[in-house]
Amino acid sequence: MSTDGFDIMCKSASLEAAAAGRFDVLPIYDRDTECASREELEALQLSKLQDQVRYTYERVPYYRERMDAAGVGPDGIRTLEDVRLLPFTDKSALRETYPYGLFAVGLDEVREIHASSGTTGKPIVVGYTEADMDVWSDCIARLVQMAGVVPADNAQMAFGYGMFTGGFGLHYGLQKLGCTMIPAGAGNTERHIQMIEDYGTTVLIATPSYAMHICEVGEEMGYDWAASPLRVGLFGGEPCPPGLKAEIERRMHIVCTDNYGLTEVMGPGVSGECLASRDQQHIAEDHFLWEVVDPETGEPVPEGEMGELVLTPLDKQAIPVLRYRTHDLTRVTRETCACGRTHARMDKVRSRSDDMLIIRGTNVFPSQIEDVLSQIDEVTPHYRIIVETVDGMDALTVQTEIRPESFTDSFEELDAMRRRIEEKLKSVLLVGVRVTLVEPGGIQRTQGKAKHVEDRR
Ligand code: DLL
Repeated sequence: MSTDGFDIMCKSASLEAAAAGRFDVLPIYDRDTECASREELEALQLSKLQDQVRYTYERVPYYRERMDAAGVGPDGIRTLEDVRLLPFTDKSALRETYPYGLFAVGLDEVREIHASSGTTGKPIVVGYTEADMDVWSDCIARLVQMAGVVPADNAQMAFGYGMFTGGFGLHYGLQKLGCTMIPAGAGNTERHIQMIEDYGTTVLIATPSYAMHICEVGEEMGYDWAASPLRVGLFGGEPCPPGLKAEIERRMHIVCTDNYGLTEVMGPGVSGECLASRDQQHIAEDHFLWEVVDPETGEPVPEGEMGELVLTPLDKQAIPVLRYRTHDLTRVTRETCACGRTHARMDKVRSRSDDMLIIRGTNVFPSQIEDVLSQIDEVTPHYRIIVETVDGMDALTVQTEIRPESFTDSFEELDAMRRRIEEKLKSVLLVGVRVTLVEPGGIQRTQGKAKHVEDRR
């Protein structure tokens, strides 16, 4: 982790200052809160937690029943650690109560509804009151300012609008900061590049995989990213491996941050990467109480160790959730950050506890495969993992795409490359793996979240 600047083409004075490690000159959206002392922060968290637990108990029968069964009432919360007395909430709670069963207010008080797509089962539906919308846009304004975005920026949206929280969430927060919004939405990639040039777009909001695609299409069109007005990329919605971010920064000549959130607790805005920590994200601790637990036992892991992130939003009105199990794996540190913010930082989320593949008894995380591929110069960041049953046994195939400059007609050379990648993967995963090389551009690009794994078992 670097805390002393970075080496990327910076197209503004504020980014140049950050690159030089002069974080003190960068604006902070809500300095009093974001730089509060730990004591101030914890006092605020405790009073909000007590109010939130009481509010939830009184208004949501689902929680009242579970808290009664666990023998804990609102008066039982006397310290921040007492949050552990409360029952966990899982995705299933939102599914079972679809659509409005966990809402604490009537729909007349709800200003907006969002939902996560839910590839399996019912979608997760969440709502926001006026006050929730205010908190949400404040959280976003904070994180975009962490990336060096200023009110004078023109921000082009490449997340989908609609039920996904990414589009509207970032839109409202950027507007609240004072930016000009260009609501292009996902898709129509060539038009995105035209708009960047014609409208003087300085900030692009996208999933990292879609940003990579926009970068490639621009290059194919002969667009000169170095001369483009674009200077910042705001990413999120899916894991952003460090290698992918670095490659986008290098090829698009922009500075990018990776920002985390999930529909169930708010959407984007839970945590954002600052320019000082670069690969960690400040959690909006005045709005979210975090815990890191062992995914199997649910017990807290020692501070700074890897585990599953559990979040309790502290001031949600429309749909409060207590101790939400995110399944996202990370570690959290309270060490001070060079940017001046005091809120704890979580490591980038690279894996989920539920995306682990078991291949012939061996545990394999897709992020391990991603890391190996990112060290191989000849392949692009695009890949697919296919798991199937062959002759009654698990079979793992990794499809990886060759960079145009490494592509050759020589079968021998390609086969040697393929075997070399196979060997590297085997030595890390400790399980047999078949590698298939795909020609440049051969792996399908997505406009939203990339889907890397196909488990056909
Ligand atoms: O993806 C919210 C969001 C939108 C965050 C735009 C940031 C920007 P969901 O669709 O409910 O919400 O998906 C949430 O996506 O539990 C993580 O597994 C994953 N995820 C989201 N952001 C990141 C990230 C939005 N920056 C799920 N890094 C979460 C890694 C992420 N994973």
